[in-house]
Amino acid sequence: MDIPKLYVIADRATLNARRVSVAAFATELAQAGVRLVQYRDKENGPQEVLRAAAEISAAFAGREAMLVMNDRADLAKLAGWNAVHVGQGDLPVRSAKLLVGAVGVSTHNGTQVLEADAAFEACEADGAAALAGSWDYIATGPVFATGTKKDAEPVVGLEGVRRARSLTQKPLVAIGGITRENAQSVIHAGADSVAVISGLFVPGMTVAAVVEDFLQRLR
Ligand code: TZP
Ligand code: MG
Repeated sequence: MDIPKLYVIADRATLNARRVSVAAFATELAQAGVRLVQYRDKENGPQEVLRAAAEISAAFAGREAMLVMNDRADLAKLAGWNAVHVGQGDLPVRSAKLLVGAVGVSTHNGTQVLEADAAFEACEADGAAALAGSWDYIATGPVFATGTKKDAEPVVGLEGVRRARSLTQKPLVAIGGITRENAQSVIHAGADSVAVISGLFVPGMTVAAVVEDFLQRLR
């Protein structure tokens, strides 16, 4: 199965700032048909992360969805989730894969894309891939300017997405400043999926309505 074109990140700081609970957000996503969700929490310790993860699991119970823990393979495993998203300073692909199965890797330039691609290839070559879910992916960005990640790397633009696409055949997720208006251009540049945090919050619209519009435009 292909990676879903819409990848929603439940970013705890964003939810807190908007006074939206994790449970309510996850329930809305599940009902709106989102099938790929990451929990990203740069504020809380492991106890609260696992508590929030349990709420997300409950919201998606019985649905076919990939739940991705940001940064922490150990917490992904303990939450019973099938994927972890690692940054350049987190566990290497192979180690993360041995713990969790499906792995996504953040990249910010062509060299990092090639390194991530090679790491996945090496896992496939020696059988570690047997542990994998089908949705290993390489993420690249920020595509556009973002206010959500304070220490974001320089913007890579649609050109960065095209370049990443030319360097790997792995599912490619693009992130950073993606909205309903620019999402299709990112897919046209070669991304398989768009990851969205703040773009889910549009004044005067419910999250479910925004999701529906994203899915419509990405169809
Ligand atoms: N990594 C690169 S940009 C970014 C992350 C986590 C933030 C994306 O947030 P938004 O609100 O969709 O621009
Ligand atoms: Mg990280």
